[in-house]
Amino acid sequence: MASSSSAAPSGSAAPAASATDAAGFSAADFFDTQTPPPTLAEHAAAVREFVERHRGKRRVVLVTSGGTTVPLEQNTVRFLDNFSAGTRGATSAEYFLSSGYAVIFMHRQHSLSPYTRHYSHTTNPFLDLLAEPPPVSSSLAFALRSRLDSSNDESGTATPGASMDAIRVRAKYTEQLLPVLRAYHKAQRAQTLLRIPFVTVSDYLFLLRDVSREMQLLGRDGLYYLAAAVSDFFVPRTKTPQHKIQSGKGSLMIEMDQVPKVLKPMVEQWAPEGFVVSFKLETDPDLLIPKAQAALERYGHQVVIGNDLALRKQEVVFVEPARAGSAGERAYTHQWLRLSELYPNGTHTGGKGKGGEVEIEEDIVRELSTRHQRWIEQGQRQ
Ligand code: PAZ
Repeated sequence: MASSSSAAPSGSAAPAASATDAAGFSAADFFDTQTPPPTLAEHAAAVREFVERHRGKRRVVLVTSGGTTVPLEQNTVRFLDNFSAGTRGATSAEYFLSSGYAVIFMHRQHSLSPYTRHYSHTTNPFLDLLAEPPPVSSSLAFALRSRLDSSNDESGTATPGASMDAIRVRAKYTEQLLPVLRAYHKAQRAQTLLRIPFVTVSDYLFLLRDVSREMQLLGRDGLYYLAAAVSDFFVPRTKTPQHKIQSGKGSLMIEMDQVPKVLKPMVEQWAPEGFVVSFKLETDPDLLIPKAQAALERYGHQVVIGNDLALRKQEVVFVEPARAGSAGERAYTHQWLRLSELYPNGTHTGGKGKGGEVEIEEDIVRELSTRHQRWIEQGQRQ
């Protein structure tokens, strides 16, 4: 999968490679040559308004979450994807909200979302929480429907106390549902959660650039928590066939270009004062710390959180540049967060996961919130 010379997926008309493709894409080349998502301006405007609303009142975090796709056709039938369900991002977003942050949740469309994540359609179906309603005759059903129609307000929400009484949460689930419902309504009332969806890696990069630029006004109060699983390779627009790739020509060869590394422009230009936290995923645990350090060295941001694919729900490692005072060559510190050490014998009782289990995101967010606060105070001293 080299970036030097690429061809369109076979079975399609292959346009000639452009000069930028041959040299590999810089971030600037990428944004000049790829197509932005049609909703970009609308989302940027929503972020602008959100930032205005919360600026000076609370800290704001951008959480990116879920996987990005790489379409193989412009009229996309087939695409490449990755494993991420958005658990890390959706769970962290909830803990950021409960810690007082306003959250811009930039997520893969239809991946897990804060609050609703507890009731995913496959593992904990929402309808299973509800008691079976009493049987109704068809005439009663008609009456019930009329009452519902007339008791709905403009937003389509049924007025409490009307026929909706007929729908009840099973007693054994209320204890679990209530705190989630309360937290959800609190965020709704305070308008502290803004959802921005993406699908492709290209959508993601355009949104990341424009959302970060809109957040620049927040200065050090802005936290950037980049937990999305972003594809490292993509098929540039000029090499993506318009129509469905036809079979019948034997095997399909796909050559992909490298996605530009955007952390550098993000740190230097889009969010120069922000507290930027990226994630590093590996499957070889020995690579975690060296790769995290290399990323800090290359991009100059504040924290890399390393996680091993198999153990990502049990442990993570925070890697950051050593604080001022360490002389000589660049040094880095690392600190592990391990549930087994944080809660020996399962001492944590208030876990919010399904079935009340502890979620490492609670500890990640607590730790980051402290580090972010230090970053803000450092800025005030300068
Ligand atoms: O979405 P999920 O909870 O299943 O996985 C989270 C994660 C492993 C994608 C995230 O913690 C992460 O490491 N994101 C960055 C991946 C990378 O580009 O290295």
